[in-house]
Amino acid sequence: AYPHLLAPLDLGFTTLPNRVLMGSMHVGLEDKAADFDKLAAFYAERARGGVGLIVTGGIAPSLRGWLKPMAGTMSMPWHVARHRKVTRAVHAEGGRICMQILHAGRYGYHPFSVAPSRIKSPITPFTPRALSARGVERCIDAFVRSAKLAREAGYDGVEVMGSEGYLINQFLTARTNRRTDRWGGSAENRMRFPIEIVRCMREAVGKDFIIVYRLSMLDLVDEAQSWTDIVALGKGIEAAGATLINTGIGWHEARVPTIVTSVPRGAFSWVTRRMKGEVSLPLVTTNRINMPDVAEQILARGDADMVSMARPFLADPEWVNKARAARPEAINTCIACNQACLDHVFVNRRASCLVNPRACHETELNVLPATAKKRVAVVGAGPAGLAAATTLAERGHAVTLFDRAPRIGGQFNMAKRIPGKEEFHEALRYFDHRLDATGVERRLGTEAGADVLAAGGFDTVILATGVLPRALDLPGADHPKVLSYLDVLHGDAPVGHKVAIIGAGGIGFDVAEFLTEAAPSPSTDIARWTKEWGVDMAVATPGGLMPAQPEKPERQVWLLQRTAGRPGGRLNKTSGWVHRATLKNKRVQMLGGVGYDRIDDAGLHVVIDGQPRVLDVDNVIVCAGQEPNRELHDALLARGMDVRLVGGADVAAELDAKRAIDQATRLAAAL
Ligand code: MDE
Ligand code: FAD
Ligand code: SF4
Repeated sequence: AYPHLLAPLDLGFTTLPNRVLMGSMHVGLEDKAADFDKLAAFYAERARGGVGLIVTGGIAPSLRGWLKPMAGTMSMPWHVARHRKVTRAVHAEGGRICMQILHAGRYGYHPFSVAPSRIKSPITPFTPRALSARGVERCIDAFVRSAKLAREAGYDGVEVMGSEGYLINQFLTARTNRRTDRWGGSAENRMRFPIEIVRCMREAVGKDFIIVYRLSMLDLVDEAQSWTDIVALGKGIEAAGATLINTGIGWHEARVPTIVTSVPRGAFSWVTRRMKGEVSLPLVTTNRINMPDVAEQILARGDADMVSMARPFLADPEWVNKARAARPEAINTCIACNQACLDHVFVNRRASCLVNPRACHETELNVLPATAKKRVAVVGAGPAGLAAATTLAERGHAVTLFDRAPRIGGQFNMAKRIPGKEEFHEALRYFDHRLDATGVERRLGTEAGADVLAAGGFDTVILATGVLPRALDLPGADHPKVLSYLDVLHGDAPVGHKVAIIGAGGIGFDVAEFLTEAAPSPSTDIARWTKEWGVDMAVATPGGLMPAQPEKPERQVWLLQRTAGRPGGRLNKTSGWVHRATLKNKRVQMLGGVGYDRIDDAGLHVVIDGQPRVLDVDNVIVCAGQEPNRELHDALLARGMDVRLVGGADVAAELDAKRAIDQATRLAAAL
């Protein structure tokens, strides 16, 4: 299986066992020395899982290069010892690991940030200081010193972070580099900085040390590098002595999504493909590669020599071993939701994974065989019930899983129908496999009443019964044109051409996307998707942008919320802007501070900015929040049974499968 993916890669002085690179991820354990035991355990588990080459999260080469105050730094001899824990743990598992050197430049979230020129980024509050010519040279020295210290710490190499809009990228483009000295002005001068870094670094570290250079191949911002310049830089980096060239896609400030779940799988490997033949170093491609068949196709097509995956290794450390064993169905697939990884890191919380709460908690959350075997009933086969049932069964408990629905999945069966959320199918495929593998008894299509449960002789009942949609309290709420999101996403109720959605939370946004996007969604088709977001696959302009050409909306939609302010303000940090932009492209009217008056044959009567208005709509769809479904709770307690609530049945927080799975897994690990 997967002959290209599992083929070794000879780098001259060392051979990687396969074509899988674990891409750099800041997980929030790299900044304090006290966290390095946890960090070492995290990487060791991935090395044991068979990854060919691991790259760490970004480590700053100097204080000025910090991404945030007190960020992990490798600049002094006393920084080395903590990193030895990581390299020893990885080597003990037979793995290889490179330390990423990341200088944030103007993305530094602190007042000491520096950049080629004094230009603030649109996504950080601090204006950087412009580096002096001497400062540029000191910066190069800092990169080199950092690489030497990394070698001392036992790393197999380093990755020089040259993409995502960080300092090196800032040198490369006129957008951020207005210098007139030898580090700016012409394309050749702007490239001098990274080329000097790699050249001096190679001289300092010797021949037998991996230098990966992460090359920004598609900036996705204006005033960026042209393709010709990017190729010239690639050649310069090769000549300077790099070992591998990795691909970077988009600056953080780019307004084109690059890694969220609505980005098609493998959406950017064509960019790396363009570089093939221009340089002779092995090329690594990246972004939204999450399953072995996707990776294999990319390599077999010759788009690249290696694939980089990052989040898929949070979801499943055993990914490579499972691919090697030809068991892709056993892979816990990253659904690219960002909810527990990038969204956490952006607010200074430790990363984890929605589908694998153990990620980055390897020394803390362990699923061990149960000492006393119990009979456990789990009611509800949504994400919480599935996580609880499979974890309990894995520990050796006898588990019966009830759901009144004929299939597993709960609300994920609605989520998977939303355009751009196709990956939710994979979460259900994985749980389906786990139920069989762990031996959970399924009782689907079965209402679990209190009598059934009491008669079952269970030691414990876990109620994972989910939520009930909150009803609308408004004159006309029972009008035939009123539907709930359940009627639409679950019951396939016909929906007219003009629609008002009441409630602009995560489900309201999803329903709006469902009603305005054609099926199948552009997320399943790279050419349609790039057109929709204005990505030019010919890279004719610097940055690779062209005017976006959104497809015609399927319906005319108003998305309304009672709270004042911009709808969608509470969506997740790293994906909310994509949902807002998607609906804007679909010409959805998003309105905050709306007062609802009544619904009748004429439509929805509202008050907007103090003015009464009638929205002449065919349907009003209610997405007004949810309440926990605890109908069984009291009846079971009254019978003296041991009852536990998990997931939405405990706290109804709309789009929060992360909490549901985490809570259920922890409960099951402790029972
Ligand atoms: P927002 O609300 O989207 O934007 C704030 C305001 O700025 C405007 N804006 C812009 N105006 C003009 N031109 C632009 N290019 C531009 N970009 C933004 C916005 O319109 C808005 O103005 P308003 O509408 O309010 O008037 O910004 P935010 O503060 O919520 O943050 C946005 C994000 C940084 C979250 C963001 O945009 C991000 O989601 N971008 C994509 C990032 C991504 O997925 N990158 C690829 C992979 S991730 C990776 O490689 C490494 C990640 C490590 C982290 S953290 C490490 C930790 O310590 C990287 C941290 C980056 C720091 C900047
Ligand atoms: P549920 O998924 O609601 O499952 C409860 C199950 O219990 C149901 O299958 C029900 O049939 C069963 N049940 C109830 N009572 C009984 C009984 N008496 N007998 C037998 N069976 C019973 N979350 C995210 O984190 N990210 C997202 O992107 C996301 N997108 C979403 C999109 C949509 C359109 C929707 C509707 C939800 C989305 N969610 C998302 C929310 C997520 O699906 C829920 O947080 C999650 O499903 C809650 O899990 P749960 O197991 O607690 O409950
Ligand atoms: Fe992937 Fe979501 Fe897990 Fe992050 S939290 S690794 S995006 S599944």
